[in-house]
Amino acid sequence: MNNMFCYQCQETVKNTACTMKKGVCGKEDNTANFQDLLIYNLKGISEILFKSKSNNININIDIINLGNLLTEYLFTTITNVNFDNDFFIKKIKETNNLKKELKNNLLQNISNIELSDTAKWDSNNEGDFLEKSKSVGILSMDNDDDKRSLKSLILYGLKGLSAYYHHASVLGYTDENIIDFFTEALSSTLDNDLSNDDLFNLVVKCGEYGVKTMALLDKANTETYSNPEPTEVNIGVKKNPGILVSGHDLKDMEELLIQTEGTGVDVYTHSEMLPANYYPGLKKYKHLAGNYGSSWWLQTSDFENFNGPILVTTNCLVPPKDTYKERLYTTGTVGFPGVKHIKDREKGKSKDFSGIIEHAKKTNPPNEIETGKIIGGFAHNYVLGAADKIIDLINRGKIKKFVVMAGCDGRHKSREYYTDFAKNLPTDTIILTAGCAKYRYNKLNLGDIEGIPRVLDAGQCNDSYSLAVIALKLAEALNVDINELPIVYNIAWYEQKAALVLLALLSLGVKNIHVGPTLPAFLSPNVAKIIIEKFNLAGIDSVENDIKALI
Ligand code: SF4
Ligand code: SF3
Repeated sequence: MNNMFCYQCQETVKNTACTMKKGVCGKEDNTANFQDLLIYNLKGISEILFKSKSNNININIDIINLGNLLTEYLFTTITNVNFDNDFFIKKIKETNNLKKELKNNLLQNISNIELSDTAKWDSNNEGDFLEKSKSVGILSMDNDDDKRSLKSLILYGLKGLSAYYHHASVLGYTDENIIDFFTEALSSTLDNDLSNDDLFNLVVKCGEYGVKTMALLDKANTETYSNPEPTEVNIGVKKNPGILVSGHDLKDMEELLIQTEGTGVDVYTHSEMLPANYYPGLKKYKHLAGNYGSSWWLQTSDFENFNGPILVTTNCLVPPKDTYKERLYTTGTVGFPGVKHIKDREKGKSKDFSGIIEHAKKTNPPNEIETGKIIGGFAHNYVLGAADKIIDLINRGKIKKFVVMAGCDGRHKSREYYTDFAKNLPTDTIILTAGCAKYRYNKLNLGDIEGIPRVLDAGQCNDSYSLAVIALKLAEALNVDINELPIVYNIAWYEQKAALVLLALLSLGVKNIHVGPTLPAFLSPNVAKIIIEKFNLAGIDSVENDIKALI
């Protein structure tokens, strides 16, 4: 009997599943099970919403607010976001009440409507939760391996979508069509009558909505903070005490920058927060002192060395060491037992960061772990502005290929492949990157081609959208199909946002993508075969063979 069953990320045990007391990420069995029960409730709510909408029944709740809640709660179940059982128990109760209210409303209108057990279960007896949770996990989704695999792919794609939608909604950007798809797709994972083809079509649709959601977030980010611009980011340290900010939430970053201004406390970015340095609306703060350290899995040593408090706004959080746990703060969707949590903002107000700022004032400046600069900020607006120059360099044979190396980093030794791959690429190639995968090669000094750096960093993982826009516009300018461009794809994945990015690229018709370091454990052999055949998807081989094949 398994203690838990989770196979949603790339580091899952033996590329099969985490089933013991604790996952590789540090998530405990009970936490994994409570997460399953919360997802069960989100599916039930989605089914009721979908049926209410199909039958034209007014739900008496604002759908945008409800969509914000559903996506936020699904986001908390992504790898390395929330490890706090009390948090999940609270959310299970809350969603039970919500489900009951929506169900009663539906039944009042159509008393004989058929509802699944998932939609009907709403016991708020906390003592039942653990037992119930063990019967509603991934393995219960379907007895058929291929259908379970396709349903997993839909669920994980939706997890990625929910994260990006949440970031957009925090900045006030929402879209009812995306929420409609979200509820339809989530409730479809309950439907045992759907064929493999139906489920496969939903996977593709999930990619299409992934593009729409990333476009919404791109609009939210660029309209709020202006278009990213090429920026040299300091990776050394300054003399003031500092606060280190990790995760993806730019709104948290902005509010912290405003509240630290003039206090003598500097603010540094870590891992996926690095692109905050590229936005005019954020880099204008002089005390945004640069980027400290590297990608998420190196946080234990980076956080230890930093000396000041650390704010984690989203994934990836690693179970903290005692050496810095007292300096660690979580906020938003993130949580860890015993770690201070900064409350959400009240409507129309900012979050209150005064506690962490006072804490910072009493700490030493960060230890210097490296010096120098890295450069980034090459999102679609800048790259397309330089399109004439780029097309000229392609025509003159100076640039032979662009290599998209977006996605996630991770701790497996096999990921050294990506550093070696970047180092061994011919000098007439340019790497287009986004996400924390970049830390495998963004400090290598790979030079430039007539002033264009050989590593162009567009931003966070969601800014893979930028790379897709660049490809689509170049195809238009050169009047060729997207697959005839001199662009190849070698993507690294770890968690579920990267799964959505991959589905998004597939939905745009991009073929021949290489994915590594391993193919997802949740793809059954048959489903993997279909995707490989349909999209010419491939895994990775040796650096030498892959460079030969791609370049
Ligand atoms: Fe295992 Fe990954 Fe799930 Fe963590 S998120 S329990 S490492 S599969
Ligand atoms: Fe990284 Fe966690 Fe995925 Fe946003 S921070 S890309 S792994």
